[in-house]
Amino acid sequence: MSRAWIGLGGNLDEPATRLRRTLARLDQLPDTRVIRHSALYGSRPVGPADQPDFINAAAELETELTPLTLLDELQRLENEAGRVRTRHWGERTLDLDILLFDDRVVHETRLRIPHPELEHRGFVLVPLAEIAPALCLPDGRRVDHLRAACDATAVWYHGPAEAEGESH
Ligand code: ROI
Repeated sequence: MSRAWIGLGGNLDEPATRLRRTLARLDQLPDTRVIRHSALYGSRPVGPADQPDFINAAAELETELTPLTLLDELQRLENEAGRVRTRHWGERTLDLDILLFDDRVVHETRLRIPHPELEHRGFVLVPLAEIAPALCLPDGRRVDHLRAACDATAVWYHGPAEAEGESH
């Protein structure tokens, strides 16, 4: 049994609703359950500024899948969300990134763990630090320390991940 930390993001077609739905879908993946997830955060786009603000979140999974089979499942969910990806660093319906997987280091063509941009990105570190402040990267650095050192000025609390009257 492994622990995986996932980053969720999107800025097209009602991203808050989509991220809420995606958290429920993650819990239905084979041999996988969601242990905890963050609130939803709004964030200014990293990349071209002439695109909508993003919604971001993070989730902790317990899974029997390997990193690559988990990646396959996440890409299936992205495709089911009718993933649209227009330009480099542009708008998209749904992004699901494996941020950390136990304390493993993976360097495959398709997959790098820890996620190479993790340590720089407020929109990843703010939700991740909400659910796993004491989590350490394989090199020993703590998530809450990285969060304190990053520029999180363009990230704000959007709301709970559970819609009114809904529970996951
Ligand atoms: N910017 C923000 N704020 N949030 C994201 O999830 C995000 N994802 C991306 C790029 C386009 C780099 N910018 C982002 O892939």
